[in-house]
Amino acid sequence: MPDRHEMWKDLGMDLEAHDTLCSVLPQAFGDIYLSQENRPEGMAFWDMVVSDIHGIRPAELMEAQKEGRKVFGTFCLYVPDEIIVAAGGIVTGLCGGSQFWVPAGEEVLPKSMCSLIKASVGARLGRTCPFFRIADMYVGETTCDGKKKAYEILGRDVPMYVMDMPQMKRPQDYVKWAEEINAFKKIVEEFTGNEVTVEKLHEATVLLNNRRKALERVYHARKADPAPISGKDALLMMQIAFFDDPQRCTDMANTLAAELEQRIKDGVGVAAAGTKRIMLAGTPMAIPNWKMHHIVETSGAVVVCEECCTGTRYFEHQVDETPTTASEQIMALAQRYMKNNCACFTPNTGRIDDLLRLCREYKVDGVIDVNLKFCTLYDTESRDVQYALKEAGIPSIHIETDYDDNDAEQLRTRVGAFIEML
Ligand code: BJ8
Repeated sequence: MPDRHEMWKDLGMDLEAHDTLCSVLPQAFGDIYLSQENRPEGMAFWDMVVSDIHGIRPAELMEAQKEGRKVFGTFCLYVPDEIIVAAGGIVTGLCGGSQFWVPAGEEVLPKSMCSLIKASVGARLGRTCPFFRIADMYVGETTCDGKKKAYEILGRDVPMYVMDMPQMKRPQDYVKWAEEINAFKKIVEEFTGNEVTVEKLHEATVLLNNRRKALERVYHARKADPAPISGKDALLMMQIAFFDDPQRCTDMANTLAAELEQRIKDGVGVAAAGTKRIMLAGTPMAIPNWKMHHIVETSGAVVVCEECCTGTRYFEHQVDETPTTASEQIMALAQRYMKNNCACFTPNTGRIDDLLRLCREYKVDGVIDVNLKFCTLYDTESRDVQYALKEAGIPSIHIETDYDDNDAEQLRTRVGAFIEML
């Protein structure tokens, strides 16, 4: 692996603190990932990405910047990647998933804020993540209150644009969201110096729909029993999709899916047929948050689906590729993105429908509804989730947790007891 210190220095990173982060990741990845048995060979790609996670892609992004391309950092699935890609920009996900970044976030944010927000702010202000240094512009969105306030803080340190999300799904909200996407398009055009033409937006839409299809193909394979891939590996693929090159992501996911389809034909699985099948639902799991998957899969069950933004919400629903005018294209984007059922919407009954449908499709034995501590949106919605699952006869538990490992043993006991009774 090449020495990246010069590159990180050029990015103005805190090298000493960053070295500490780099020293713990290989051990954690080895314990959690490389210890798994019978992994698909295709996972070698993602293992390689993790082995140089702050090197390979950042170096590519910096090369692209030298050629005049702009990098946009995003925090939410509602920001339409298509617009950025159509303008020749590059999207990189910026949600922090490590406890390492939380203390730097807590220097400027209340402790009673979810770890995802604290880690994201901490990664920027602590100067310990190259992706946060590289992004030329951050794009936020008015989803939860914590994020809105965090964007004000980030906006003092880096160019920041915030999209105003509707909070309901009435006809006028679709119109409003289309207007917001249109306004965003103008900002991106100005920032990149490139016009988003109908042709370019069509190309970007096809590219990103193909990525969705490839990721969905991997998920489709997970419906088989025995499961051909662990939940941990599928999660890693999803987490890296947020910052990888979209075409490479599509190619690698399709290669992996083909291997999984062959495994299904051969009856090969990562756990014996009949192993209890768990769906995780709730708040997103940004890299390297592998905590719940690891606990579940070392407690005798396999995770077969994630109902969250680092799961099905990332790839479900294609953008209509048929529009031939700019305004129709923008409306097609608005319609697709509004199908995402985040708890920031009211009412959000579509999410309950999604959950019940996914339980059927993935033949789920039980649901673990996981909620990052201090996320009041998902916490509040968990009552409806639990009620609907109970009505449908699907066992579930609600878990509130954090990025640190202090509660790991307690969670292991609860999860173990839950799996036992399935
Ligand atoms: S579309 S889930 S990515 S907003 S966990 S920061 S909601 S307090 S991340 Fe999200 Fe977009 Fe919705 Fe998805 Fe706030 Fe909750 Fe923290 Fe969250």
